[in-house]
Amino acid sequence: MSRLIVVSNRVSAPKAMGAKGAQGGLAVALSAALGDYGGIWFGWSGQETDTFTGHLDMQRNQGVTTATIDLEPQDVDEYYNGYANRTLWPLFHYRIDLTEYDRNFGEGYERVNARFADSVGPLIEPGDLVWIQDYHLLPLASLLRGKGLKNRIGLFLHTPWPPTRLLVTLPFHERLVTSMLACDLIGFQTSEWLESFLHYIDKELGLPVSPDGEIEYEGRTIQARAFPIGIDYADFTAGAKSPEAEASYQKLRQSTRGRKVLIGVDRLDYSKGLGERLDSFGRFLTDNPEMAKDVVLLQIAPPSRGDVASYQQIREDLERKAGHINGAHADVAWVPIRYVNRGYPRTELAGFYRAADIGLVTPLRDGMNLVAKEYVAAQNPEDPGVLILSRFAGAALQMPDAVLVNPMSSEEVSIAIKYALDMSKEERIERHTKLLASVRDSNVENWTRDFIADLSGRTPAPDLI
Ligand code: ADQ
Repeated sequence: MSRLIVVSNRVSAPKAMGAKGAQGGLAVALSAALGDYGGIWFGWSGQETDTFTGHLDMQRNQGVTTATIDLEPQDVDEYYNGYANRTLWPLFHYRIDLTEYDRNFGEGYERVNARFADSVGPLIEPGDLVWIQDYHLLPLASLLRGKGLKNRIGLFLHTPWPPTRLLVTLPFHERLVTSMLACDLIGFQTSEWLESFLHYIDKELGLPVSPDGEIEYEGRTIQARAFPIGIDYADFTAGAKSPEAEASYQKLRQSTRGRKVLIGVDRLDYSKGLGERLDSFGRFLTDNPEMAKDVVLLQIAPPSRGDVASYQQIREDLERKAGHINGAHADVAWVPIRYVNRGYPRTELAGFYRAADIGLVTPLRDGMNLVAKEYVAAQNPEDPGVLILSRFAGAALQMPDAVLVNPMSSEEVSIAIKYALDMSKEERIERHTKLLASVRDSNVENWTRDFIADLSGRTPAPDLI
């Protein structure tokens, strides 16, 4: 069997579930695949060094080998905080108003991708499968090919792929996309992002594209396909029944004293629509004064990418907005919004989800969104909560039984909250049963298995992982 080489911006070595900083579902699934196939997980250590040496820090934890490199501060500024998170991230989330086009960012991005290729290249043996993750490393495959690598290379993009009309605002977009065609397999979260990509390939690059996503380029065939990612269903549902989950369930229930609880859990990121969500909740309170004192919104939003100015801005905006809504509606015994700026272990999160009557998942644009799936998986099937989900999350395509909303319309979201609060138990169970089946079946183990099977040109074998 081929070995697997996973390359991502950061690596996450296996840790126990519930441990502080334990692995998320994706890391668990990639670790499991690496455990099965053998191989290496390569990426940036998260550390900086004055001068790049290419020194590899190799470690082995619970059957998984990781190899990491340190980067120079200028690399981190230009590649990670710059091109990845100030150019590609906003552009791929349709936010050209926030997209920064800076030549230094582009150069830093190419330099770090070249450093990745120089460092991981020698670790790759003939026959290894190479699986590159995400928007940080789009040109990596072509740089590896430049070193003579003949291996099968796959790339999976966790973000949306923007419409062609937005993508062409990026200087050198042809070069970036053409470099991706050095892969054998390119995976997207949903058919929507896949179609946008193929539209670009057809209209901008003028390459032949077959109806099932095969692209012809320089005598090679590249397969593009949708692989919707899921959660680690078995692990997550087991965690939701743990004593830690029960304790956080009780804590939230008791402290809200019989009120209906709405929950939002998101990285603090403008793509998640947090400001619009607070506005919608504020509107609900105003439009439904008779229900207002019976609801509480718990918004958990740990800071992310704090070195990027737009992220500092969003934090300030949200604090102001939450304060404003609380100021307008609170009384001595009740505050409508609990806004918490920290992360929680996954088991505790599962307890919070279970205690919440409504999961409010309203990103303005999201590749998939795993919080929607975690919320569904954590519910009590005999008395489940209601998922309100943005139609602009990739997850909406797989979860039509959620209450789907346009997150830009505070009126629509406010009506959806009222509808969810009034929903009969029968309808809640009916919707939840269908949602749960989809979350269970499209879990992250199946996602890993399907991608690797396609990459290696095999039919998926369910017992491989
Ligand atoms: P993210 O943008 O990070 O992921 P999402 O899919 O929602 O978005 O995943 C977030 C994860 O972080 C969830 O597992 C959630 O539980 C966890 N998390 C969030 N807040 C937390 C907190 N306070 N404490 C602990 N954990 C917290 C990117 C893409 C998504 C895509 C995923 C996977 O942007 O669209 O679904 O990758 O491909």
